[in-house]
Amino acid sequence: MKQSLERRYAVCPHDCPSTCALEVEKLDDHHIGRIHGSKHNSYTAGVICAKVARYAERVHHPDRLGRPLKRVGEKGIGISAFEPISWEEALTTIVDRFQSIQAESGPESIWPYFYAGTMGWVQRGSANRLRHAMGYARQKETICVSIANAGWLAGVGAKRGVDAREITDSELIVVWGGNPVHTQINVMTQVAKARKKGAKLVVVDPYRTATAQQADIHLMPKPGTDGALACGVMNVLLKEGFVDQDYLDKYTDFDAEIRTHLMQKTPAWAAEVTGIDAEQIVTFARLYGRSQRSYLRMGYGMSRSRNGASNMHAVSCLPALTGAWQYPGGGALFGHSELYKGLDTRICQGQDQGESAARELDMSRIGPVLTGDPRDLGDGPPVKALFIQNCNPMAVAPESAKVRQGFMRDDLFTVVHEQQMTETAAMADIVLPATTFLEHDDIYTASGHTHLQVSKAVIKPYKECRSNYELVCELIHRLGGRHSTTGKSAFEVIEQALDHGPLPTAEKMHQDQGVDCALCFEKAHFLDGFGHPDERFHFRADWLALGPLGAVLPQLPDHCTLLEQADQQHPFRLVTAPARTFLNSSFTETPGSRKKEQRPRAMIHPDDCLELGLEPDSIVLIGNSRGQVRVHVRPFDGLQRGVVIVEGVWPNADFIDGVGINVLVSAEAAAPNGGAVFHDTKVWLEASHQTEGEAQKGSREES
Ligand SMILES: Nc1nc2c(c(=O)[nH]1)N[C@H]1C(S)=C(S)[C@@H](COP(=O)(O)OP(=O)(O)OC[C@H]3O[C@@H](n4cnc5c(=O)[nH]c(N)nc54)[C@H](O)[C@@H]3O)O[C@H]1N2
Ligand SMILES: Nc1nc2c(c(=O)[nH]1)N[C@H]1C(S)=C(S)[C@@H](COP(=O)(O)OP(=O)(O)OC[C@H]3O[C@@H](n4cnc5c(=O)[nH]c(N)nc54)[C@H](O)[C@@H]3O)O[C@H]1N2
Ligand code: SF4
Ligand SMILES: [Mo]
Repeated sequence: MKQSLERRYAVCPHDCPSTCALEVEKLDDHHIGRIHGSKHNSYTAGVICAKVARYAERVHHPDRLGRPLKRVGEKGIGISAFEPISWEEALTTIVDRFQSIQAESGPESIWPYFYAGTMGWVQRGSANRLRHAMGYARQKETICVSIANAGWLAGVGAKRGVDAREITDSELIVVWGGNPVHTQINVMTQVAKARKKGAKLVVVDPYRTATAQQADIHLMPKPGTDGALACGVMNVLLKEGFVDQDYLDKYTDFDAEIRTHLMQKTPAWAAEVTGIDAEQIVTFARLYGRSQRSYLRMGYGMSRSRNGASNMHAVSCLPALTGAWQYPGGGALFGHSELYKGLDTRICQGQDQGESAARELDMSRIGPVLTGDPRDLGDGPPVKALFIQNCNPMAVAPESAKVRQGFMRDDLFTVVHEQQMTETAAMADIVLPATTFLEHDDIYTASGHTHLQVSKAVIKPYKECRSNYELVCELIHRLGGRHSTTGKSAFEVIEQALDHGPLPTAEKMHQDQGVDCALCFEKAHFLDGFGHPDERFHFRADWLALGPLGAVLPQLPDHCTLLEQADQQHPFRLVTAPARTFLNSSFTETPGSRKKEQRPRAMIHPDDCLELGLEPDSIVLIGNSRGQVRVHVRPFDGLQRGVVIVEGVWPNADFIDGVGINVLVSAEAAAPNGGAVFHDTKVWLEASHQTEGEAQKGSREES
């Protein structure tokens, strides 16, 4: 029988700035075919990444979870340690345990833990809904954006920027600290259009990424030195007369003291700190200075260090110095989350009837938290129960040896609601099967573009899967809690969250494939003022206003030395960058992505390889005080000596010793307001003896 190819509109839920408008081939009530990018959305413009195009591999994965499970064997083994149970038994067990733990240790010993496995506000907000209804421990959301947010807000004062569609009007596009070919392909669509009209592309990244390969100029700083590079560029702009003094006077806090400070930050100084030739810094500065319409697309990469906020802020000063903000195609973008004022996200997260007042625990420090670090727990009780949705902390969180140790605790009761038997699910006492975005409704804001979109279920839930929202409503009901949307469907919650705003109804938004919330030119370019009370861009950062750890950061743009610097014992610096066909740890289970990525590899400069006796495909031991990891070697000349890159948050089991990359990463909270420092790690390298079995590990798929 020929399958009909009905196409349904939906929205990609993954944690990616592109938040693509999708067209899903619906084969029948239970199956999808390929997924395409919607041509209707002017940012998606018909283009999506390969991993989501073949989403059928994920939603119809043979190992997809379909029934509630209870663990009867050891933690960490996987599906063989579990046996199926009914939803009734699962819910009763959870309610009994949560109630007895609350009675013994108080509500703040129960920690709902989540992140952005789905970006939809209603489903993603469910763990918060449970927390606020029951007064459970709060979660400080630091694993991704907190450092970068602070760095951007320090200067601009508002979490929005120039519409990425304006890139097509730019003369110069600078992709700084991001790898959009991997992480948000739609930026490259805009860049390609601009380049057809003669625009130049500059990429600033410690290694020659797939994006850098396409660039006219690739600046390759040592990780964590972007502040110095930005200052070196500003020095040239000032010395060679590329600054717009009228703009500075009218729109910024620039003054003689800042000028004097930057006049000391010469390209020679910046070259010393960054490892980039002074001449290349000058060439880039002149190109930037000559281009009125320069568009700065800032990624997270430069922020994932102890000095990351300071780096972000220093870089964000560039368009203020030249006045690029005034021109079409000029200015900068980091993220647009502030655009969607008509959506009441508090309703989606159950905050509208009051919030939990319990202690707040830092999600990036889940390892120290679960192992009882007094810096996190103070005088409070240990965490006795975890309720996890949309997140895989066993793979993605720093100091993973401690994360594992914590999850192994016998006195910890863990519930994981998942689509797959992830490493985190394998540590749970109860695993519950979750719907995918193709099986539930939700509303999505975007950080890389300006559309608000409503997605509806395309197919029926797989087996006994329930959505986050349904599960949490049922739990709150059984636990005797209250929330404002009791008895409502997810779609009704979306309607309610849009109710008081100027936006179209949820139904209309769905039918129209979203609504464009872009601001007018004047506002988008901050010509009516920046986000601070004085309406100016701030070269002088008020870090203490942005977080309790702010005092350690320099007020003016600079190279902040708060890094885990390489030293004699640890001569290398490690960057754990995103892989193209994984999304954090998601898609590490799909055959298409696994085939493309092959196996974890360390990219190391050929001269370093020579010195250490590392051959291509030999094994290197990478270590520091936190742990050791063994991976295969890929000699690569697209990075500085002393830098190592390992792409992808692979499952621990894919590494030679079953210990993954995050064992090396510190859980230290970055200034000013916490945040994980994924690209700020000192390590040593050593050639490792390789056995025949190890040589074959991972190469099965390559052959
Ligand atoms: N395919 C794919 N797409 C993804 C993801 C994924 O894992 N895979 N993850 C998603 C998520 S959650 C996020 S937050 C975004 C992140 O996407 P991006 O904004 O692109 O940020 P990062 O993942 O931090 O890393 C991007 C680049 O920053 C570089 N970098 C590291 N340190 C420095 C530095 O000190 N200075 C500079 N200039 N660059 C540095 C890295 O080498 C890397 O190439 O992508 C999302 N999209
Ligand atoms: N070494 C290193 N580590 C990193 C990073 C890095 O660059 N390097 N990046 C960090 C960043 S930026 C981030 S944002 C974090 C992200 O880390 P996570 O938030 O853990 O992201 P994923 O690994 O994609 O895992 C999301 C999980 O949510 C599940 N999920 C998806 N949709 C739903 C749903 O509707 N309901 C339920 N119940 N589950 C769902 C998926 O199956 C998946 O297992 O990782 C961080 N970890
Ligand atoms: S590019 Fe990002 S938003 Fe678009 S389909 Fe891929 S993962 Fe989803
Ligand atoms: Mo992220």
